[in-house]
Amino acid sequence: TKLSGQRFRKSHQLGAPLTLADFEAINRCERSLPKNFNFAGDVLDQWSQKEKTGERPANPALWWVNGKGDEVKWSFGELGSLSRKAANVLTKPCGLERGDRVAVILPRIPEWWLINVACMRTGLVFMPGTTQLTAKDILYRLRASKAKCVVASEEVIPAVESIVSECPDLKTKLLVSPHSQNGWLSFPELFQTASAEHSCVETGSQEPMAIYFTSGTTGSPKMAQHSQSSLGIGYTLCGRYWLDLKSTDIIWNMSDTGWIKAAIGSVFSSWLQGACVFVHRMAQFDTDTFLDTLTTYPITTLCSAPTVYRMLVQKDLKRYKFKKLRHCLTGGEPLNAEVLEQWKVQTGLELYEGYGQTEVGIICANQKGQEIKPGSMGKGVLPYDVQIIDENGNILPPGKEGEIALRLTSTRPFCFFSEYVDNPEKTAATIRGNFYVTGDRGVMDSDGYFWFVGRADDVIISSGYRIGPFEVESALIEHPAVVESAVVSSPDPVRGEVVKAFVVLSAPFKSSNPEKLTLELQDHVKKSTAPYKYPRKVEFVKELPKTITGKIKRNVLRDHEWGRT
Ligand code: BCO
Repeated sequence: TKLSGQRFRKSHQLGAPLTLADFEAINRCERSLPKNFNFAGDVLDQWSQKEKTGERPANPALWWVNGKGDEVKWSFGELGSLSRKAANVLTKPCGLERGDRVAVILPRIPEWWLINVACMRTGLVFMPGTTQLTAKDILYRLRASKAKCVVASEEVIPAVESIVSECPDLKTKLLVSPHSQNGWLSFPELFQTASAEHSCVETGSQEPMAIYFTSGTTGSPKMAQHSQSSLGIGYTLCGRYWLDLKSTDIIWNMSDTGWIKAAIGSVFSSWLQGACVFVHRMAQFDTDTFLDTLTTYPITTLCSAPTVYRMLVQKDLKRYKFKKLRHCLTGGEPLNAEVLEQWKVQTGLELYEGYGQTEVGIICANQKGQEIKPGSMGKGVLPYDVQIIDENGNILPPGKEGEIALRLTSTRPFCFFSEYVDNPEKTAATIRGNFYVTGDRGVMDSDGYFWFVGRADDVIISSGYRIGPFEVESALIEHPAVVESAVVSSPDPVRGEVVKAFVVLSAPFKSSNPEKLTLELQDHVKKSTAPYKYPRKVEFVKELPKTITGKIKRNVLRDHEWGRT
């Protein structure tokens, strides 16, 4: 791009001035990481400078709407001064110090971006969570992370209040709402009087920046920790070649603030390229609002889960004239070739699928300009060397199914998560020989394109959500009707796969009306854990298939669901 040759201004924390081209070189393993790096100071503030000198077009950095007539547009300069005020709120009245962990449970509101950048400026470790989290989920997160602060919106107050006495490390509750609440500091009030003077801390490139909770087959979600550079520099190529962004672009990435996809598409990849991040605060996803938004606003780039495209192609898309849309992306779950075709026929636009995961970001992608093979996730992306390996860590030839793995390098590579916090066993379990194993099975063809086969473990990928069966089974067992259950994936035409629970009933519930009991159990799970995990299918069974040692054979049930023998 035009920008890649331009030099970023020397900032206080770097030994030498860095350019966007230098960030690319780091991703291509042609140059090593700088000792210090801070996304706010070294990227955002540089774009703010470029705005002043006219080197960046007059395009907002953040453009937020809520469909009710409210709108926020911030330039990089405004984002800079507002996030400095937010940084002063976090360090002064909230009393937070560099390295402290902050749980941020906010919907898609501009303050999420402000708090995010304020954490970067102050060296606080940002832990995003979806507002679908229940009291039990929040308790686990606050205790496991020893979070010092929770930043939440009004709807989250009851859940936090019900568990806060069990969180001895929590010092501060910060409320983002026009209303005040006893025991909570008010972000808007403190923000109003906070100073806009703040010096960005000199964070080390490998200093922790964020923690994402991620589900596995067993146990509670693990804390995948990312560094300043893994997130802050690691998405340079992704922004340029997969998202195809320039500073004139406006990207709408639909992902909820709780997922790393929000960080990738609505913070790092986009702002590295100086593009405008568009946000629509839809309380509930709705296809009509979605399509109206694309016809109303000059959005050039769209990124959404395959489930959303599956919902959209049910509509008569030819009726809509999208204002400026030119590039469409998808990821988080496998995309069907038919949906890609339908989208193209109806809109004239290709759909560029990417594949990745919370721990390591984007692994494969159909990059702009590359031939798309419908149904494939594209080719491995730099800096990764993506291979298919067997159970002993040997590389398999094209056409052979195995586990999708990333070759380890002396720098791990740098854009990997640093560890699962306090869980060295699970961190070590991701390594097999010279490779990081993703837990996904796939095939590479002779042209180097990767094809997703399924999970190697029992994790369920539904509507782009990664759901651990154990979390759903733990919620179900709390209900008096459930003696035991097994939770597996089941095919679904819209959501790709959905959560299905096989339930053995306790004696008093054996004669219950199955439809009524199904609704009751679904409702129970929605209250016990984040609602997106609830079993959309429930089957009552007399017993569950088990091994001789009594372990439930989820694979037998799953294979049956998918019609496999
Ligand atoms: O479908 P139902 O109506 O039966 O249930 C929905 C909600 O109504 C319900 N719910 C939500 N809040 C509730 C509640 N029920 C009771 N009380 C509450 N407070 O729970 C269900 C939630 O399901 P959903 O979130 O799938 O809802 P929806 O509206 O169908 O949304 C569809 C999608 C496609 C917009 C949504 O599923 C979605 O956003 N999916 C994408 C997820 C994503 O971004 N994944 C990326 C992860 S990061 C990654 O993959 C790494 C890549 C590098």
